[in-house]
Amino acid sequence: MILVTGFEPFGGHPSNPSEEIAHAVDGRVVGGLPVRAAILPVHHVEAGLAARRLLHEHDPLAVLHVGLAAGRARIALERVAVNVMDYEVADNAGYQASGEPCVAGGPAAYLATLPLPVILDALARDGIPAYLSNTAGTYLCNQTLYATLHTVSVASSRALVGFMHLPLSPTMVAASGLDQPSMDPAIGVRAVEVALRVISEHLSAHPS
Ligand code: PCA
Repeated sequence: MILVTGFEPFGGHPSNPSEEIAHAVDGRVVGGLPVRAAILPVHHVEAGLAARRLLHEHDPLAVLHVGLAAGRARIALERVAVNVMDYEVADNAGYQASGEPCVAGGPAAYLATLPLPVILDALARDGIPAYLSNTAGTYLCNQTLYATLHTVSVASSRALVGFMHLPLSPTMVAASGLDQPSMDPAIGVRAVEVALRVISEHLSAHPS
């Protein structure tokens, strides 16, 4: 199966488009592979634990984490997770990490293992604005990508792992009155569908 995760709202945002996008693909079957969605907490301990539990429970062939990145104008395919927690805003438990490692003694960084350039090409062909990003930040999204790649590495899991960051939704920008880029979550759903198709094709071309 392929696991898709979104996040709950955080940082004063009333919603998180990644949540509705993950729910939208829950239960689909792509290239013969069932897709399951889960929503992760924005919590310095629970997010990583939840990701680890999901990996052990489902033993997925691939994991696509999805999250919100306010201020970004395009979909960001995250190439790297760094071993740093340095939060600009507190998490949903009120905890604000400052320069801590995600995993004490862990590698400085992990690279995502999904076929990101192929996904990027497919998104461009579909008219969906996206780019390869070299930083997922130092908040829960980076931390979750790090935690999943770390778990896969230490547990010798076969899962390919990656992260897709999405802009704010138009509704969120309209409500905030801020001058920020936005993207309709329906485009995010299409982007995840494209990514899932590419992932399933990649998996059947490179069986584990
Ligand atoms: N975005 C945050 C955490 C949860 C989410 O959706 C981030 O970019 O780290």
